[in-house]
Amino acid sequence: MIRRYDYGTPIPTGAVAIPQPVCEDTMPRFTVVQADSAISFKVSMDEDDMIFGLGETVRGVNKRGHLYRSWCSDEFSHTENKASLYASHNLVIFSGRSGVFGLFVDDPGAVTFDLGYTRSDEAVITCENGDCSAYYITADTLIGAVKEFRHIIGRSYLPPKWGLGYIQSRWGYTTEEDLRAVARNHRERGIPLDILSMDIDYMEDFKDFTWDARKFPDLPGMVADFKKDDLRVMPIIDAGVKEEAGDPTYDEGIEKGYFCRKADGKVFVGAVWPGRAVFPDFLREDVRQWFGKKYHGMLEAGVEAFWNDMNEPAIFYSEEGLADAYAKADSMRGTNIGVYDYFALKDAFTGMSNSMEDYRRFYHDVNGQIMRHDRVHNLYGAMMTKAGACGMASYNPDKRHLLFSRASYIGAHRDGGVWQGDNNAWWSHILLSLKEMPGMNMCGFLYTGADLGGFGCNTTEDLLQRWLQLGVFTPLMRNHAALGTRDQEIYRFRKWKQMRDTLTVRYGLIPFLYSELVKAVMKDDMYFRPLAFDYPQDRIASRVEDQMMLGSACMIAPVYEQNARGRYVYLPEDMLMVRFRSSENYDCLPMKKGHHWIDLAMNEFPLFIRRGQVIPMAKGAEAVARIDASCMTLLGWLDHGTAFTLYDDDGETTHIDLEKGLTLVDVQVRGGTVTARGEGLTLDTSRIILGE
Ligand code: MIG
Repeated sequence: MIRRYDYGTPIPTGAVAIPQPVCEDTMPRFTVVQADSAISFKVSMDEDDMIFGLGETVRGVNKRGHLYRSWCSDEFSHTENKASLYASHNLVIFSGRSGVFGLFVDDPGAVTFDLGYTRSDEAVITCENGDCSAYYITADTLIGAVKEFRHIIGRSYLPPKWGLGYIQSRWGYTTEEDLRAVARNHRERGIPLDILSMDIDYMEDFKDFTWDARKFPDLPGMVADFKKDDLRVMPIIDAGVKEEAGDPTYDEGIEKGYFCRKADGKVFVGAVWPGRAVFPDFLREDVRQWFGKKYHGMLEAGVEAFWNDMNEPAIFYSEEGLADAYAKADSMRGTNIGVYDYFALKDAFTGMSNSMEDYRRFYHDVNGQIMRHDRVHNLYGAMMTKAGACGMASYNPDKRHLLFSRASYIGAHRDGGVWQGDNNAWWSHILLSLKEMPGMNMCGFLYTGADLGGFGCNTTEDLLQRWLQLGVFTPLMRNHAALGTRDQEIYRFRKWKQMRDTLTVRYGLIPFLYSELVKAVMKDDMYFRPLAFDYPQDRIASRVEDQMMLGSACMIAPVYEQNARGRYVYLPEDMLMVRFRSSENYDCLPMKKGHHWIDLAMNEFPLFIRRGQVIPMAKGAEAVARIDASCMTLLGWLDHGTAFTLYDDDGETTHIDLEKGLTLVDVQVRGGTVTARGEGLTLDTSRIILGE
């Protein structure tokens, strides 16, 4: 059950799609404390209570024991001490001796989550502005609580099927020839690939909705050529619009008054990649419509996918910030400064980016009400995503679009996916990327993934290899790296064949993974779940954070340590381990409930299937469109017959009819032989393992 309580004057965010009545009684369980202008929700915790949620944040799956702050941040160093990353996903669900209950705080301003940090036996959630709708959630189970919540926030975004294909990206691809070379290098070697992303260098002087004609003399021609080869390009769109008279986006926005203004009525200017830039007021419906239509130019050129970046919004500096820093420097010039003055001087410059002062300098028009940016900061990226989604939908309402964003707020899960931002080529970030998944799923973000291989720092062959092995299972599978780092396309490495083989597993599993994703979307379910959700009574499983349940039948357990040749895995029940080397080369080993050491050579990675269940796998292919999903091999460990349903469609329609798209596969075991039947499917049952 969900009960809504309003405090102060809540700002509409659109997070909740099915409006809930406001309750007048006092909120159960939490003590609500009003102090100064803030409002806090306090609850005491037993020693063993666990907390799940908070979406895209650092640290564990169980969020207890740290202080988090929802404040969408351009944070390029995802270290444990960080309170904020790019997203604000204000949902926490508690589970313990007193049952399962949760809280979603709908407030687009800063919200802190002190989850046993100040006092280890207490959680305190504070809306700094004191205006919010708080949703108190109860359910019998963790997944039950998530489903209740997901139901009211509305159906999650579903990418086109080809969005599950492998994406090769790099900040540094500049010209058509760069992209063609990357495509060629994949196709020549049979390395699967569906999408090439275009980072900021494709633009003309970093101007949104332009492309540099010297670098891309015939964009429509290039896109059409790629399409013949089942490849698509995915250009980036930044939130900041270059301040340049003559640029249509700038000119129109100025003429119509679409950019955020300061208190004095002047348009706010902040510097980002294009230099001086202005910021569309995405909180306005008319601005979103206008900005969304701007995507049509490239859609017209045949582009079918976009990623939205820098939409926290990131602001490198403002004129005012720069002036303050210069003034500080001038005031100190020629004087004999002390060390503290020196630090302050240094901070005046290094603290200029994404500064609170800048976020207090400009305003939005929220349904006719003028609001300072810091009050609604966490909605900015979400509303940019909404603009992009609307733009693509208005171009072709019947076709699913591919869109993912960096910043997000709950509500944006209906409009696009998110990638996990600027991680590093660190082993610890393989694990972090896994741990972020279930929290994001709880908040509705199913189409998500990390920059495989790591964005910042130089990757290593083995790191990329192990990270791809996890990426096989994440709905968004993208290799991306920062400008100036070592090349990290698969074909750059000696062991490219092994990595190609890893990708064949991804492509072989796409019919199954797509089916699981669509089902999760349509049933408000999670694609990735912590083991605690499925085995709440198992005290070992409940605390496992480096393995994850996938869909209803599977569990994954990636290797995330350098030089490891295997890992320990805890099986909460009997499972079949499929140890993959490629989509056609793997071992199937039945394993009993309990602790196991699993040998995993560099090119091997496991998938565990619950005893009694089967999953289908096709042969690999070089592109999603080339997967033959009519011929599949079934994998599983059975004692008797079973059945499962597989969803499929054309991969692009927006009209999803779950019942119509499901095929029932019936698996029968008789006299030691297995047969399987599913309409339109040729199924190989020879790999199914029977009995003990
Ligand atoms: O300030 O467009 O997270 O994926 O490659 C950096 C350049 C801007 C940040 C994104 C990253 C992208 C990069 N961008």
